[in-house]
Formats: sequence, C-alpha cells, structure tokens
Amino acid sequence: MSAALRRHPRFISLEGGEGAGKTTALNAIRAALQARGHEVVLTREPGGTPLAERIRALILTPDAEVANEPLSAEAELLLVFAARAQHVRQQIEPALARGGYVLSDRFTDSSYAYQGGGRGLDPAWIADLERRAVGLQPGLTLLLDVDVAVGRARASGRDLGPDRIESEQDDFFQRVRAVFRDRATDDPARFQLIDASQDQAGVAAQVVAAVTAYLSKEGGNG
Ligand code: Z5A
Repeated sequence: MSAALRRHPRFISLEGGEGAGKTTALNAIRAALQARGHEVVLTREPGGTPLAERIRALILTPDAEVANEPLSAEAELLLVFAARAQHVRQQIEPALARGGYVLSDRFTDSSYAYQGGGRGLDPAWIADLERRAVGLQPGLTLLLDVDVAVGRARASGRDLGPDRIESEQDDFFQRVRAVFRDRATDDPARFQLIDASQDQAGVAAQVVAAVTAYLSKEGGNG
C-alpha cells in the first residue's frame, strides 16, 4: 500500500475533548450541507462500520470477560487504527467516491491527542500508521476547544457512567487538549478553532459559519 497522505475536500472532521458539544455541532453542519443538496454521511470514530464498532466496544466498554485485563497504550493505538483502516475502506472512501460529504465525529487527530498526548506514545509512529493504514486526511477539521473542567462537568451530566478513557484524570485531558491546539496552530489550512465555551446555539453558529466559508473557498461546493 502507498504511504502517501491525501486530503479530501468533502471529508470534514470534528475534534475536541469530552463535553465539547460535537453532537449538536455535527447536526448543525449536516443540516447546512443537506440544505445545499449534498448527500451527507455522518459517522464516528472509533467506529463507523459494524466491525469497527466492535473494536470501539473493546477499547471503551470492554465486556466482563476482558474488563479486568489492562489494555496497553500500544494495543489501544493499534486498535484505533485497525478500526480506522476498516472505516476508511468500507465507509468513507465509498461515500466520497459517490460524490457525498463525509462528516466524522473524530478522526486521526484524536489518536495524536489521546494516544500521543494522553498516553505518551511517539507521534512519529502515529504519523507512520496514518500514512500506511489510512492515507486520508479531512479537508476541514473543526476543533471544538473548551476548558477541560468545563467539558468534563458537561459530560458528567449524562446518564451513562464514564468509559475507560473518560475515567482518566484531568492531567491526561490537559495533555490531550494541548496536542489538539498545537496541531491546529501548526496546520491552519486544515483546522478551524471553535470557541466551545459558548452555549450550544453559539457553538452551532460558529461551526456553520466555518463550514460555509470553507465551501465558498473550495468553490463550486457551496
Ligand atoms: N479516542 C481515542 O482515544 N483515539 C482515537 O483515535 C479516537 C477516539 C478516534 C470516544 O469518543 C473516545 O475515544 C474519546 C476519545 C477516544 N474518549 N474520551 N474522552 P466520543 O467522541 O464518543 O466521546 P466523547 O468525546 O467523550 O464524547 P462526548 O463527551 O459526548 O463529547 P461531545 O460529543 O463533544 O459532547 P456532546 O455529547 O455533544 O455533549 C455532552 C453534554 O454536554 C451533553 O449533555 C450536552 O447537552 C452538553 N453540552 C454540549 N454542548 C454544550 C454547551 N455549549 N453548553 C452547555 N452544555 C453543552
């Protein structure tokens, strides 16, 4: 397989820490794209295909048989990339080939942030996996940035208890946030930083404005 990395203009990802408000933002972007007559495939990571969703469960909510076996950082990284390779080949690339937009709740930037920043794995290894196993980057990535304590307080209001990653301590999430922000600074052509401390309507307005500006810049897509 080629180790090249392509950016696709109809592939859009949303990134951020927990409680950043990705769900509302995704729905707002989907509505904006559909209003322009585009096919939109809404998907998420880890997951997005039946097999990749199984891998997601292994990572985040392991069943009783394996719940007591610690998952090494290296295994966690390889599992998220196994899920991603499957997701890209089975779901994302076919949708893009049909001419649709793909809107993904998280993508490879989360691996740099969580497995690189949070777990301390070498980003060069992640970059190698990205080129070899994925080969694809979004044309636009919206980073919903919010203070860790604010995001965690929002997320703790949900009915479900914390999953395996959500059970990490604040310093883990501070490192995650720092990597996301650094990546946005280093790649302004792809990233748009969204102030996710605003209320849900304010965040939705920002993401729709960012996507609208992106579509106009891409030309012919809006
Ligand atoms: N992970 C990884 O480690 N490596 C990888 O490569 C990938 C992922 C791809 C699953 O992601 C986990 O996988 C994630 C990273 C890891 N673990 N963590 N942490 P996920 O996206 O499924 O999980 P999440 O980020 O924890 O989701 P989340 O907490 O649901 O975040 P969200 O989708 O951005 O938030 P939300 O569901 O839209 O909102 C959460 C709550 O906050 C909800 O009650 C809302 O009503 C409320 N909310 C949202 N926005 C606002 C505003 N603006 N004001 C007030 N309240 C708000």
